[in-house]
Amino acid sequence: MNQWDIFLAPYKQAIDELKIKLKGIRKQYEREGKSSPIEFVTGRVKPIPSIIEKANQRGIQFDKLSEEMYDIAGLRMMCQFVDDIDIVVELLKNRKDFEVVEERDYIKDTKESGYRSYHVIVKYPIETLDGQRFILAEIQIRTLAMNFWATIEHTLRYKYDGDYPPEIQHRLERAAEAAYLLDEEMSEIREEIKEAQKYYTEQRSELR
Ligand code: 0O2
Repeated sequence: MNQWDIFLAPYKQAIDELKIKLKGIRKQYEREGKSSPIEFVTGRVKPIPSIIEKANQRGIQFDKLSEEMYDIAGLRMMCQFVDDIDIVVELLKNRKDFEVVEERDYIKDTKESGYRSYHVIVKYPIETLDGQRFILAEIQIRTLAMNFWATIEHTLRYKYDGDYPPEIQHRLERAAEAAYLLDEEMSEIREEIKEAQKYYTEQRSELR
């Protein structure tokens, strides 16, 4: 094992455990025949080159990475509707297996780039051979539309290093607006959609 493997192992453990726990919330909704505010959950350990790049950009010393870089362990929880995001944040705050230590609401305060998402930083305890250790993890909670936009923009950001040609910049702004409008429209018919999904789930389970 090299130094990076040793350093990242607890983060990997935290991600593996948190993914199971957060996916479990959706399963509980399903079991109770309720529509879930969580559509799907993903998680990753930040790739080493991204850690190094971010540490250099932010002037973070390598021996301070665990305390100062919050998203080495990163999870995303995708929701269908904007209102579901508040429900998910409350669920996270009420849990006893980790503590929410910081919140960043980029939905109310949309980033200049057009990025929207709700971030919570959690302090999660893992059990190791040397005892308990706390790991910071960033959970990004967003709608499917916000996720679509952020994923595309993130890919382009790498290609252009954030310095977009005007045409791309313009398109990204319009796409951010379109994603916002899509969320608004879906919110308007939220109850109707939820009813239809409940009906569909019931029909499917009757057929089994
Ligand atoms: P990755 O792994 O490539 O996604 P600060 O800026 O100091 O307040 P910091 O640490 O940048 O704090 O945290 P922030 O802004 O709360 O969240 C960082 C992460 O949010 C990013 O991770 C992205 O995943 C996401 N994010 C933030 N702004 C944008 C944006 O404008 N576009 C997109 N697509 N995603 C964004 P990294 O570091 O990019 O890592």
